Amino acid sequence: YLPSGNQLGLVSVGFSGGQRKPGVEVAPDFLVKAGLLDDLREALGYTLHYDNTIHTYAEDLPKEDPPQLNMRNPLSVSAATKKISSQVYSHAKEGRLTLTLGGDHSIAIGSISGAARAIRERLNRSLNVIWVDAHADINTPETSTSGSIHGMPCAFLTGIANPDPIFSWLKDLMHEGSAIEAKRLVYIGLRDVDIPEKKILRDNNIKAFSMHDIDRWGIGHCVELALEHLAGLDRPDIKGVKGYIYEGLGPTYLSFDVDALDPMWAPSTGTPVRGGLTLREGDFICECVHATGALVGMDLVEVNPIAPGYTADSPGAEATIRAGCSLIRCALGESLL
Ligand code: 6HN
Ligand code: MN
Ligand code: MN
Ligand code: MN
Repeated sequence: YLPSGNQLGLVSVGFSGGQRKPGVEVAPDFLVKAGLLDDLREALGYTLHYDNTIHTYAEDLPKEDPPQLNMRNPLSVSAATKKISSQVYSHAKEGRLTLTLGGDHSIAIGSISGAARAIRERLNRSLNVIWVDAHADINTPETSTSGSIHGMPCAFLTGIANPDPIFSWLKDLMHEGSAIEAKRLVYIGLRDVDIPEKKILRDNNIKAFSMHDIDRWGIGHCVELALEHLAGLDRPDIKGVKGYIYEGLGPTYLSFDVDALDPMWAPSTGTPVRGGLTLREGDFICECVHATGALVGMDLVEVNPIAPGYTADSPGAEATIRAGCSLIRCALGESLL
């Protein structure tokens, strides 16, 4: 789905307004300092399209931003995600793979809407989304108990939550057919899903592989089932034929929340939950998605080098930053022999 596989559009987002803990805004700086860009260019051979800017969107963020409709910082999240959406869109419409470094997970409202619009315009295809996370991030403003918008992006992207009036721009942008269809959203790694979110997942028949499923069936089988589900949507005619994942899978976006990993590997994040993926399982998911050849964009979010209990040079923060870099390299092809 990418005319030239080695063109990479990078958007760095130093935004933390989708949640309450300071520090997630400095993650892109630390990921870059850890050598990520050199790895992408030199080891993986990408031509990087990057403005060398860690965007805070400061000039667009309102000074006064009181909670509205049970959402915290609604105007800031709206302004930031709107900009991110157009930045990702401009890369993706050129046929570049896009990488968005967060920042908290609210930024995926921007990155995924931008990618979905470009894919619709370039290929007239619907975008698949693989959401790797401890959390489902599908609260609506009504169901959220925290008011933090990083717990809501999937509800806005699928249209399960009404984007009016605060995200009205999203409604305009994700016109007919370019919102993420609920059947094209697949979760891997869930283990802390709020009760109303469980109802939303059931009512909308959304495919999800929880940690329980992974323990029971193994990561290999779960990833295969996830990819088979998505591939079957576009190629029911070849469903079940050996290798059909690789023939059938439509353009696919990977949104990776580092808290999907167990705190043993990624402790320095805002909402850690025990019982998660090993780093190797996380890397494996990324490798499998890379191997399909259908990856068009990725987010890496929620690394917080100064999460409570950590400083940027503490072993836990360094491990989390390293884990983030590893996941990105695996999704972008590092493990190919
Ligand atoms: N994340 N379900 C909780 C909430 O506040 O809505 C946690 C969300 C976590 C979001 O990790 O991106
Ligand atoms: Mn999470
Ligand atoms: Mn919870
Ligand atoms: Mn998340």
